[in-house]
Amino acid sequence: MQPIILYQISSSHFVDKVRWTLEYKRLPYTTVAFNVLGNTPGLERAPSNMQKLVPIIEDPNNNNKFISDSTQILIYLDEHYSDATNQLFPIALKQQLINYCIRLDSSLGLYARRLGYLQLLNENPTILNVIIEERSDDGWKSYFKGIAKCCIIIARLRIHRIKEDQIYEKTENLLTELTEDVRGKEYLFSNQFTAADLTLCALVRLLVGVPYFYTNPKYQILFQYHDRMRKKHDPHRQASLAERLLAENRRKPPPSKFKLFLQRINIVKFIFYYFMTKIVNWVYSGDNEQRYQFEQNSSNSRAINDQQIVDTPTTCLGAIGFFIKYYCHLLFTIPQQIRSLDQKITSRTM
Ligand SMILES: N[C@@H](CCC(=O)N[C@@H](CS)C(=O)NCC(=O)O)C(=O)O
Repeated sequence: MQPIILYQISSSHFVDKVRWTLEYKRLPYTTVAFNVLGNTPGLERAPSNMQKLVPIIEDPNNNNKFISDSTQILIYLDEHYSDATNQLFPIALKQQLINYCIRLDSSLGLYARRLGYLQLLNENPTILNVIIEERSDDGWKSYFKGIAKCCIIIARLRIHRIKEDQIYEKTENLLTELTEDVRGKEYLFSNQFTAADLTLCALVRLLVGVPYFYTNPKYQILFQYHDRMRKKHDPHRQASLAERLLAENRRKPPPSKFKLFLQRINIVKFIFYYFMTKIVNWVYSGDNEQRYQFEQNSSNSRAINDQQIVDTPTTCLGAIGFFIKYYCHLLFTIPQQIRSLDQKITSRTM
């Protein structure tokens, strides 16, 4: 059998679903890094009407067939490469499992992605370039490219509007429901590992990096179930580049108490940030409209996606305006979004 080609951004949790499936089924595969801002070698062979979002697979064993959308890929792999020991969509449950996976892709997958990016942008925006390009840091160039990508990601995924879009509340409600789904059970459906378990664990993984959810005692059963599934059914998984870089960043010693004290009494900085946050909110308050890039489908056979249309600036002035706007959001709105999560943690512990 020839290796299946997986087009990927290695830190994507939708890609992780497919990587896990390929490994669970012990299928040979190779990976190609997806180029977000340009052409990806190999994808010129793909049908022009195919959605160019990863994961995408190309199967050289089946006339180089291309498939996109993680759940559709899982269905394809299960239909073509299953034996009695590794079926992910058992016939009797197939439609129920497909619906469950697509619902998770359209909700948990999207919420966790926005919250994961918010956490990353707040902790260390400069590692974003390394994560997306999958190359190690090359100094200032990487720093500026990282900042440019932060601006594009903020715009495409509305990271600066997480609070306004009530993503915390939607995630909390969903996690409460999912915790009930797994409570007291080994697996979600019929005492066997299925695509639903794999999808839930792959998508909830990003929230392990978001302390507000991961440390919340209400969801411990869900995160313990995640750990159990990984240990049993994905024992060789290696931490993604994003996870490794974030962990490294968190290992850095925290600022000394004296430095923290100085930061707190730095009234000039406080006033500057306070007023700039207000000004940025006021100046850019008009972009509350949501404009989806991908058709919101009603057929229920494909997941919904929440990427926004970003009007690419056509003039130099337009480009400068775009980057100033989202750089301001990075500096002033993102910390404000994280502060509202911190306040929720504080009110939880009181
Ligand atoms: N519902 C799709 C989601 C695919 C998706 O949004 N992929 C993102 C990575 S997480 C992507 O390709 N982003 C690249 C871009 O926005 O250009 C699936 O399940 O595969």
